[in-house]
Amino acid sequence: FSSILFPIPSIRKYSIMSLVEKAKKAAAYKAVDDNFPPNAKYIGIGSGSTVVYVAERIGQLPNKDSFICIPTGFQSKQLIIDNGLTLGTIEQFPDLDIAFDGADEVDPKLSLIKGGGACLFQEKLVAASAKKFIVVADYRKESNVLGKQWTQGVPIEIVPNSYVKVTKDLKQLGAKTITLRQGGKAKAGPVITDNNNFLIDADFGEIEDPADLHNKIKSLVGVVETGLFIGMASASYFGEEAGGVKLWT
Ligand code: ABF
Repeated sequence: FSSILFPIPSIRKYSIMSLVEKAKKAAAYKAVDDNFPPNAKYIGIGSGSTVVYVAERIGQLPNKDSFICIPTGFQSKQLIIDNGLTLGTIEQFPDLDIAFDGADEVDPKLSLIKGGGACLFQEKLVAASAKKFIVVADYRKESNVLGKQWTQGVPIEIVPNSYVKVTKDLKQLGAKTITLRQGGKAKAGPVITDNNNFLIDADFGEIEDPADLHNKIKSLVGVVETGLFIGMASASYFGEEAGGVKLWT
């Protein structure tokens, strides 16, 4: 679609980005408009670039001062503050009315791969604390099987000194490649999560049974949490390339 509209590669690249941003915004706005509970008090706000538009939309609500927003990490905290929303912690408010977050990939049963941004543990804690968990994404995240569109592997948070053991166990589980998530700059060393843990990305190819894989990984000694979110999302909103929003429930 974008190559027809924008035949020149450099313009196409820019235009695809603006198409993706438009798609993210459309999904996020519709997700908030469709789902925000009228008497909401406690709201989970996720991480990533799509949820930016969720916070923006919530910040436009007339009664925005009447609720408290719970972050899933540093970037999410800044989103809440930047949109003039009241910040709270998951320790103070462990029962949320609704949570919104992005995803790296969504399958038709609403199983998710999350954690591309290294915040998967708190994202899963917030999602598990919400009565309703809504995913917002652009069209690139729709997939008929996890591991098909998102080829960077399943993010897994591990206790640092279990790295060698968990790597060996993941290989026995069938992981094709296992990468310790490194910091942004070259030789910056491993990424340290908000919980002072390491992150591994383990590529299992296409994941026909994400629940089974999650359970097998989660049972390994040293694994804190996986980026496989199973049976947690009640809906996923996708902004489409040609405009409009697709809803999976
Ligand atoms: C968070 O943000 C992560 O779980 C996921 O990796 C990422 C998605 O980011 P974006 O919305 O920018 O695609 O939800």
